[in-house]
Amino acid sequence: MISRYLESASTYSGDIDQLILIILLVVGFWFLLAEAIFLGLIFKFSAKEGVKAMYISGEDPREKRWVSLPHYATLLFDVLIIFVALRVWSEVKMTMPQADETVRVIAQQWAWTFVHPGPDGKLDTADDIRMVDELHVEQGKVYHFELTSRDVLHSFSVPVFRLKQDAVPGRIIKGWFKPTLTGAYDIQCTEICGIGHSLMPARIVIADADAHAAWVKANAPTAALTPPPGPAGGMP
Ligand SMILES: [Cu+2]
Repeated sequence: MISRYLESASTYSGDIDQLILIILLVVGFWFLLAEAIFLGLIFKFSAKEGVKAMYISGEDPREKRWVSLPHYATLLFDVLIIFVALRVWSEVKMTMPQADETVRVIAQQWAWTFVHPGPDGKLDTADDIRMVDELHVEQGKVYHFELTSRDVLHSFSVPVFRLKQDAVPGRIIKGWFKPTLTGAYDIQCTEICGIGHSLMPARIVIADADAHAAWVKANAPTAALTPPPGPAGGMP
């Protein structure tokens, strides 16, 4: 249902949408019912000519039930929400599937730096591709990300993945995603991180295997792709 308004582009975005929907329905149903009863009682017992207000201590068991029964219902539905939420939390945050590739995400006031592995598929080698405000990934691959910040708290949010993770200076926070759609989507910083916070958007480009390989080839540093020159003069 939520994906009608915001595309669902990761393997776990559907589970998170389902969780949000369950919370909305459970909380929304009881909210509307409670408000309806509340308004009904206000009209029913509003001040009337010649009727004296009654003092109710709430000690009579029949009156206490108006508090205790909704209280037990709240606890019951809380347990239901926690149960469903824990399942999703465990799948998204506690379990990291084996990575096909790792990218590094560095936040700072007010830009994102993304470090992609080059053609060798590994980070911290000469062919790494560094981009500002542009993250390129391949559809169907499991990515681990290493998230850090150069200055203050930021938050790495990819709404179509239903992914949001705080970036904390001094820490490297790991997470994962597996894109299921191709296209270009928003990345947003979702932590007020200073006066330029709203100037900190970026894009994620998800491409199929061929298009992504072509992008990697076209953007890898040329020095890393050119073989080192052989000894001058050739064979003696
Ligand atoms: Cu920020």
